[in-house]
Amino acid sequence: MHYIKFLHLSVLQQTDTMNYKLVWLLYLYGLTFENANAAINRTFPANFKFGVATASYQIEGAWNEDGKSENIWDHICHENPTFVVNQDNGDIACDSYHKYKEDVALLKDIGVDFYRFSISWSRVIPEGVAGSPVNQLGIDYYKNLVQELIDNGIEPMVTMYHWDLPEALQDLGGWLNPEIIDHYAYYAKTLYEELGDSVKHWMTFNEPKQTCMGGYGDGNMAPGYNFTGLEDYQCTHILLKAHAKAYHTYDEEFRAEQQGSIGIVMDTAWFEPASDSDQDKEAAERGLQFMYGWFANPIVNGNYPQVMIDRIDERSAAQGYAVSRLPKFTDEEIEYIKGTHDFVAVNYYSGTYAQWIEEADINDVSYNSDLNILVFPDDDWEDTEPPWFKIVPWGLGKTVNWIRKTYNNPEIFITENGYPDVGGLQDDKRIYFYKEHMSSLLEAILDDGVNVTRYTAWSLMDNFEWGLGYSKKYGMYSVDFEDPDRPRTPKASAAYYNQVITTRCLVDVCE
Ligand code: GBH
Repeated sequence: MHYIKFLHLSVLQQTDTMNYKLVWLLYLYGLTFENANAAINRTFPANFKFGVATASYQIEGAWNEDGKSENIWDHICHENPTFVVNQDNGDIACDSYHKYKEDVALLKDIGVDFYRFSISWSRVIPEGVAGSPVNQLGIDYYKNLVQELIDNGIEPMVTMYHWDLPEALQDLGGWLNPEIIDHYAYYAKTLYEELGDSVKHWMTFNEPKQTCMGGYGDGNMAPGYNFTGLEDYQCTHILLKAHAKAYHTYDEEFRAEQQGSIGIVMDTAWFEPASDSDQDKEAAERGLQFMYGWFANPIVNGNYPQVMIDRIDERSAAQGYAVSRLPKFTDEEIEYIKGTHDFVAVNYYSGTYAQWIEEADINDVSYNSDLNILVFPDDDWEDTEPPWFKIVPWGLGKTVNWIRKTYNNPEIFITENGYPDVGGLQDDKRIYFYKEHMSSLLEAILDDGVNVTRYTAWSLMDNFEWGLGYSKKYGMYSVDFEDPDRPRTPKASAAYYNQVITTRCLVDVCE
């Protein structure tokens, strides 16, 4: 708006010798333009939807109720309690298994269009394997939740796998055993059959990078294995086929009748070149390809990113491996996986500089040395409080622009974006975080024409933050984890988000 006003001023200055009428006409035209521009520039498009996200293990609790079996997070928390800060676990978590109606009431208070939640595989198919019994009580929980959402005018958006693998399948090798592809497809089919009349948006996996890198690469996530540079690639290779099979199952057996859409959620940081040099630009692009492209390229464009294939093949050979540590897809598999998405989704939290560096020691076998870039923040970028990660809102706009360019202008959902506090209800920094990120997104939509149609805040309420337990709080509602009733109390950000959704405007920029 200021920029438009500035334009008026220069028009007036340049035209002060012109007659009054012309200046007046120009001014009127400018006003119209300004108003139209204000409307266009400040509000989210009519089809844009707002939501919040959670995940089963992080909120449900009831870890062994109504026939649910143990999953890998139950298992690691129970067997190896120091895996998690303060030896926290998700046995009770937010107790959403019993409090789902209250949760839906909170969602309604915020005014969201949709709720992105995940389904616990071990609640629905306790034995995990294809053909094993479906646990009706587990299914009922999700049917009731979905019905409650629909009754309240909130669209359900389902993540089918948010990291809580049935322990029975881990015992068979988890994501390293290709048999899991059929087990997963059976699980997916069960969900379409049981819930597909009401659920119209499915996401096969949340952040497969965390499943494979966290679970098998650096070991920060259950099951906590660390063989980076090998098992993380093998896990991904199998998981991508499981994703594709679940997609094709929907396509072939359910889509015509249920008319829903299906995709996958990947996380990425934004990688900003540390300088204008071609080498640093190459480093930044490589960062995005290794983090987001690792999954998105096979699914959208076909096969792994060429830079991953080239670098990992080359380093593997130099290291004496008989075959590349990056498994190969057959041509048939490439075609089978390619195109298995109706939308492209991204979870975004932070950004970094990326700098080109000399080739890593060839004896170092790891994803990081395959990637081989230096990442570091700018001192001027703001920190979360206390310092945890850098707040880089403009990275979100750049990320969706990069996705548009790299993946042929797909429909994009922001499926997570959020801020961790450590307590208190006046969460001004979270409001700032949301506002700045949504603002960057709005610019990408309106100025660059990026086709982003959904924004999802992480998270509805404070919950079990994986290895960090309850110490990091991402919620718009605070949860008292000392109280057996797990009461929820709104933070200031809940009212802020409600105002954004109601006005479709980032509040203080409208005023
Ligand atoms: C998402 O993970 C998960 O989907 C969700 O379950 C989780 O609760 C949420 O984010 C918050 O973590 O260490 O500098 O990257 C995404 C991976 C890892 C992103 C921790 C935020 C903190 C900043 N998250 N990360 S940094």
